[in-house]
Amino acid sequence: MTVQYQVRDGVAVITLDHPPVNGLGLGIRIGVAERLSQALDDAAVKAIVLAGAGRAFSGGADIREFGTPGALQEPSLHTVITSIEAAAKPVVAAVHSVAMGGGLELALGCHYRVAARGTQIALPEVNLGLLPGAGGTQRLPRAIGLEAALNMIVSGRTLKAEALAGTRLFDEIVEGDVLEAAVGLARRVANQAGAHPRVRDLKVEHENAEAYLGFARTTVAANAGPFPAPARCVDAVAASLKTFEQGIEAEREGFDYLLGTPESRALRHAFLGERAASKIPDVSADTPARPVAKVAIIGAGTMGGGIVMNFLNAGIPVTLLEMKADALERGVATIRRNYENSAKKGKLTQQEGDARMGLLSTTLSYHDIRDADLVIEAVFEEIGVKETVFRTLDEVMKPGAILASNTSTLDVNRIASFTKRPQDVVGMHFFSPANVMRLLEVVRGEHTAGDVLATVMQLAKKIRKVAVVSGVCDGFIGNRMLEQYSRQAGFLLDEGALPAQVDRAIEKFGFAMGPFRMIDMAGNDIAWAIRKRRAIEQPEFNYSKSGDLLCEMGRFGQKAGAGWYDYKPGDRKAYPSKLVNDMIVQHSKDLGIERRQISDEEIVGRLVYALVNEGAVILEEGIASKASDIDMVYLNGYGFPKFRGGPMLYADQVGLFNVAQAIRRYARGYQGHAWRIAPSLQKLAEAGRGFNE
Ligand code: T1G
Repeated sequence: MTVQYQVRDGVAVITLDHPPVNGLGLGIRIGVAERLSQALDDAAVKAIVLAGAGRAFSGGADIREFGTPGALQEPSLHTVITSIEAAAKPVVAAVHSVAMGGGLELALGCHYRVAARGTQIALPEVNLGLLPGAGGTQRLPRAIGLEAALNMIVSGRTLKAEALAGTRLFDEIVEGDVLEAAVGLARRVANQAGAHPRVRDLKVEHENAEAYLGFARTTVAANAGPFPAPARCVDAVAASLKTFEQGIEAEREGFDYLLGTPESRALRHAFLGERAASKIPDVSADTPARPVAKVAIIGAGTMGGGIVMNFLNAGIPVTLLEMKADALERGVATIRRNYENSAKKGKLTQQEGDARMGLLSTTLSYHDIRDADLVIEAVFEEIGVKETVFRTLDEVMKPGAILASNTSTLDVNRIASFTKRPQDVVGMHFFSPANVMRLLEVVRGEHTAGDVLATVMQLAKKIRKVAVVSGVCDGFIGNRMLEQYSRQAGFLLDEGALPAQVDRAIEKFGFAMGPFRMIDMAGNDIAWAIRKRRAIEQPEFNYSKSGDLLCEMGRFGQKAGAGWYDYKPGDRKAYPSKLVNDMIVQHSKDLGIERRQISDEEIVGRLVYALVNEGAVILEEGIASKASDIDMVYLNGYGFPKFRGGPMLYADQVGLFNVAQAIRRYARGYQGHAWRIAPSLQKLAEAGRGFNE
């Protein structure tokens, strides 16, 4: 963590050098403040340039530092920026690659700014549940105008530097060496008489600010959902119409408020958790990845087709293998139709769609995929079929090819045992629709090699997935937790709730879809098959019988036109079903259960804490290596509300003492044997700690 200093012909160059993105943590802030004083005190120095080493000018405040003492220690970013602005000698920012958040605010405090064409510019704090807290809400409107600044700050959108040419944000936008250009500008202004230009001295002009801001507030209120930051961003930017001091005060008030909100903690947790997930404790970060220039997918069904699109979208050629020509044609036609639909919606051009289709080749023969670097099978979910596929792959594929299974329920170690190269076998569990859902569970078998995992994690980033490593167990991380969640949903029906009430309660909590609407969409027969298997393998792992009764009525869900809910042809809306509700009430009678009123709070507690408790056991078993991995699974694959940060972070925010108390209460109730509190949860609760601390 350093700040370099070098004087070249009277120009002091101060360089931020804190990989990976020059995050403005306390050490860097102290370094800049000290180097600035050094330059101001050195009579030989006539002008100053502020630059960033490596891949960014600066990615902003150090997100990892939030919530630690360092974040609040002086010199704050505001102090550093104020010192730059007050400097008697001109300070020129040399901005390249990335200037975001506090990084852009730092540049805004300089007297001049030179940017390299293509530099990514943003004040994305709203994506972390914050607002720009180092003058960005006051200086950006002064530099680019009220509306452009408000749009950037409320949306958190990234622009290229050249999109802001012609504004006071940049004095020059250059193609070549931005440092040379900045030093040149510094020399030219070094002897300029009078004060150097300060963005804070500019006025914010708008012919009808109140009306515009009123419109902005209404729009933001309609779109912000549970997040408080967007509205606070509008308030802070609106204050830029007042004096600079008043505006800074308003900004500080908004920032301090937002920093303490659970929503911001959740969003910062998601940001860091996504990136932490790619770090595998026992696989070193510098493990060389195997090259993946060509991918083969086996199976042109819904999952196979979706998986293919991920790689085509990333510009990676794919060979799609099927056993039957008509299935292959159907699969390719679906992929083509998806791109055509995206083009119609303007998400990509027809040319881009065609280019992606151009990367796809098809075959009916394993021989044609033998030199692929990675092959992913998405064939029928039955162990015999997988065995045939993997024995063939073992024969055909070149040495060093990665053999991946998209299985969601089968044992990856068993699958690996069908080959003579278990070290090359890994699970890549995509979530339907595979080209949309961001989650990828990477299932490491007992023998899966470290470089195979490193390769898949790197590839996941390229295909824009959030990859989480799971050990081998029934259901890996997500589905294993979902089983406990589904059990509680069924037990709640036995005791007195109805499907619509359970769904409404958990959707009010923030889930995209409640358990009964979800299983109606996925197919009740699939859950039925899992329960039948479980009844043989783990009889003590019982469920409510209501799900079986439903399937015996042939109500498999949307695809059957009836499930927990009634459906009308062509209408995906779920209508509460009197027939099903009567069956549930009758079933309680048959069980001799006196149905009772169940509160939404109990519904949410039993569903969410079922996830949390199983998550704790998953951590104890080492199936997941960190609590944030479990949260990333639920945020990116199961519709857990983003503003709550995932089941484990939510439990931390509730307090594990309270979670443990609730679990003990549930354990005294109906089917209480399902609630065996995880020892690690109990221990953390007693220590007053959380999963993510
Ligand atoms: N702080 C700490 N680490 C950061 C970071 C940051 N601001 N930005 C990135 N990293 C780490 C990231 O965790 C990863 O670490 C590595 O850099 C590469 O990131 C006062 C309060 C800059 C566009 O919101 O959008 O300033 O996993 O994988 O795809 O007003 O990172 O390698 O150990 O994303 O090339 C506002 C967030 C902060 C920018 C680079 N700034 N970062 O993307 O790489 S709040 C942001 C990004 C603030 C002030 C406020 C992207 C990127 P590791 P990466 P990338």
